[in-house]
Amino acid sequence: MGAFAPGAWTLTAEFSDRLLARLADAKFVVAFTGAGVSAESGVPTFRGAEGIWKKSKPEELASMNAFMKNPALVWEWYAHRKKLIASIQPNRSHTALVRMEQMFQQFAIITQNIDNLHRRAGSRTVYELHGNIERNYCITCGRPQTNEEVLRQPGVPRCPACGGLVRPDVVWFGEFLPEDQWDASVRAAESADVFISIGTSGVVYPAASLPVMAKLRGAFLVEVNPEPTPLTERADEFLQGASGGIMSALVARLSAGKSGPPLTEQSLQS
Ligand code: BJW
Ligand code: ZN
Repeated sequence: MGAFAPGAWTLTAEFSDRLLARLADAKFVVAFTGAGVSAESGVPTFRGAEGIWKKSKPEELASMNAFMKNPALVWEWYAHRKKLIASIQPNRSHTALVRMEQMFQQFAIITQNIDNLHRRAGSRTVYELHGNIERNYCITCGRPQTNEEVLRQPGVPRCPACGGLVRPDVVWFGEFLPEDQWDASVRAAESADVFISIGTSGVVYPAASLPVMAKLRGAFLVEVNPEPTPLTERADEFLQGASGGIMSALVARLSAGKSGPPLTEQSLQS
């Protein structure tokens, strides 16, 4: 799915026997994903050197106060992101997680991402903690609107039924997470044998409490990130690097078994 030449790389990442053994025994595996997972598709992260929040303050864009104060500014940002996300593709991390779902008795993705790339890649059990940028709704009457409808309207989109302001169906700071998605995520975290936190800075709550919740209930906690985070010292395994390469290599290793032949990305796609 990603923009790569098939067979152009071989798998070099090393995984500990402990991690491979825990995965071999695991009945329920949970992947907890953040913006870093979509970075290789071209979606900017929030924090860090290239992050969105370097240029704009979160409270000026991602809160109800910000929206009521300046809906045009907030919509300019969302219209830009909606168009960007519609134009890009899932990457190797998303594909690897689709493969993992097929490998374990139970598998769930808990995502903080709003870009819908896990579903577009083909993952089935996906809990979305912070909403989905493909949906919108009227803040007065709740009527949903598609992206096509909102992007057709210049400036701030309005509800055709009541004239109210339309907002993206995402979770801003100070707002509660969708209860059904949160409850399902807590259940998954509490039941996971292996919990893999991938591409998240782990600073936004309550989402950031899930890896710790999983570990306290006995899960083997794995973190995949190019940089250490507040979670790193609690992780049983820290796989340092970009998630596309690491997750593809991990899936290839699991598919091949311990003594399997070296795989190429081409064989992963087939
Ligand atoms: C790679 C990579 C590669 C790079 N491979 N990795 C004090 C004051 C005020 C509020 C609070 C407070 N303390 C706690 C709060 C609550 C607040 C909060 O947590 N704030 C903290 C930030 C301080 N939380 C909330 O408000 C939440 N609601 C809530 O608590 O409800 C209860 C309540 C109700 C009423 C009143 C008060 C409380 C809601 C949080 C909503 C978060 N929304 C956003 C925006 C979504 C919409 C949109 O996108 O437009 O969600 S903010 C943003 O952060 C987005 C993300 O999902 C979220 C997490 O970010 P993520 O995914 O971790 O991304 P980054 O950029 O931080 O990290 C990327 C990582 O990837 C990095 O580590 C890189 O190294 C790595 N990376 N390339 C792998 N190739
Ligand atoms: Zn309305």
